[in-house]
Amino acid sequence: MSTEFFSTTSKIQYEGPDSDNALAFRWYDKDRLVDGKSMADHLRLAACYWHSFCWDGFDIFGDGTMDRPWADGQSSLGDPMAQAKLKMAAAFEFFDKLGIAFWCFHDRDIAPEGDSFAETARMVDEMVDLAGQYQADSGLKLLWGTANLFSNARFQAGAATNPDPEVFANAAGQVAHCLEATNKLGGQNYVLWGGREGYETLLNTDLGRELDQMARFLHMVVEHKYKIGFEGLILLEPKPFEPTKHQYDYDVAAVHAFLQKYGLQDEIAVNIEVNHATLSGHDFAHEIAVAFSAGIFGSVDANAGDPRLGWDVDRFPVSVEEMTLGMVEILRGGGFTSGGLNFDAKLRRQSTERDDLFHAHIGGMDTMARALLAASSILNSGDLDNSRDARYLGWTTEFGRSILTGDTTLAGLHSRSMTAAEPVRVSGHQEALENIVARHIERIR
Ligand code: XLS
Ligand code: NI
Ligand code: NI
Repeated sequence: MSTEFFSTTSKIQYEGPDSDNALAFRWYDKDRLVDGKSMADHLRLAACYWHSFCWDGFDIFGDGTMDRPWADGQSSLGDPMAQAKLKMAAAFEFFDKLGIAFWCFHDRDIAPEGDSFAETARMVDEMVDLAGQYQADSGLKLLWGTANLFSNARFQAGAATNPDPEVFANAAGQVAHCLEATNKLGGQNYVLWGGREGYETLLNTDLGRELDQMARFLHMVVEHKYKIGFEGLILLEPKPFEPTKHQYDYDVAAVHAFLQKYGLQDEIAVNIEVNHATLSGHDFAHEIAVAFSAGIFGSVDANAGDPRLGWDVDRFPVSVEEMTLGMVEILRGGGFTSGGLNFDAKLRRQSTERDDLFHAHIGGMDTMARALLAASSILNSGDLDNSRDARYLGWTTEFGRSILTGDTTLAGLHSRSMTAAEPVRVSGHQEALENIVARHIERIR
C-alpha cells in the first residue's frame, strides 16, 4: 500500500488569486474566516468515490479512456478484493493530497459483489474496516454513505417500489447493512437516491401502490436509524428522471409533499444536486429556497449540467454566479448543519490523466470558495435584503397583518374594494439587483 498513484508529492496549498500554479488553490483558503467561521466549516467539501475512482471513462458508446490502474476494468490483479483495496489506496492518497475534509461512497463503490447477499456483506464489512483505518490515519470524515440500489439487474423495476416484495426485502437488507456501515464510519448523513424508483410506462405501473411501498421502506429506514443509534440525517436526493423516465422524487417540492403525506417530514431532509435541479426545470437556488422554506434542507451535490445536454453530465461547478445565487440561499437559511458540498461530479472522457482529477477538484473548490465569499459579501451589505423587505412593507401595516391573522373575510375585502384606491405598482428592480450581485462577485478578494 505504499505505491503512490499521483505524481503530486505534497498537499495542494492555497497560494492566492494571483498564483499561476495549476496545482494550487487560488480562493479556497480553508482557515480563512468568513463571518466568524472558517471556509472549511462553511463549505464542508466532499469528494465522491464513484465518479473519481470507479469510473474509467466508459460511456454507452465506448470503452474506458482514463489512466486508472486501480479501476475494475483496468486492474490486472484478477482478485476483486485486492483490486478494491488498490482503489481505496488510490482514493485516500488523493483525498489526503487534495486536503478535502470529507468523502462520500456507495456500498458497491468500495467493495465487489459476491455470489450471495452474505458474501457481499462480508466484503463490504472488510472494506469498511479498512476505510475506518484510513479515516483514522488521515483525519478525513465521511459526509454520507449510500446504498447502490440501481446498478444490479435485480433493481430493473425499482428497489422499494418494485412490484416484487422479494426485491423490496433484498433492498431493505442492503440499506440496513449500508446504514450500519455508515454509522460505523461516523457518517454525518445517510443518502437515498432512488434512480430506479419511478416508472417507464403507466401501462404496467400502479403509481399509488408504489408510493405507499416507498413510504413504508423509508419508515423502516428511520426506525432502523434510531435502533442503531445513527445520529446523522436521512436524506432523499431528488431527480426528475434518468435512468427512469419518471422518478417519484422529482424535485424538492414533490419530495416535501410525499414526506408530508406519509408523516416523514420531521425525519427526512433532502440532498439537492445542482444539475438535478436544472433537469427538473428549476434553478439551483430555487431548490435550496424551497427546501429551507419547507424545513427539509440537508446537503448539496455540487455539480453542473451542460446547457445543451439534457442529461446528468455531472460537470464540476465552474459558474461562480450560479453557485453564488445558491450560496446566498444557503447562508440566508443558516448554512449547513450535518450536510456539506459533495462533488458528485466527473471529468470529461478525454481528461485521461490521473492529475486531471486534481485540476477538476481544485477548480470546483475555488468556485465554491468564491461563491461563499460573494454570497457573504452580498448578505452583509444588506443590498438585497433591504430591497426585498421594502417590497413587503405593506404586510407589516395593521391592514396587512389583519389579513394574515384571519381577522378579514373575502366579503369584507369585497366591500373594501368598492371604495379603495387602485393599488400603486412599484418596480421589482430586477436588473439593478442583478448588477448588485455582479458587483459583489467582481469585488471580492
Ligand atoms: C445520480 C445521483 C447519484 C447520487 C448517489 O444522478 O446524483 O450520484 O448522488 O447515489
Ligand atoms: Ni448526486
Ligand atoms: Ni446526479
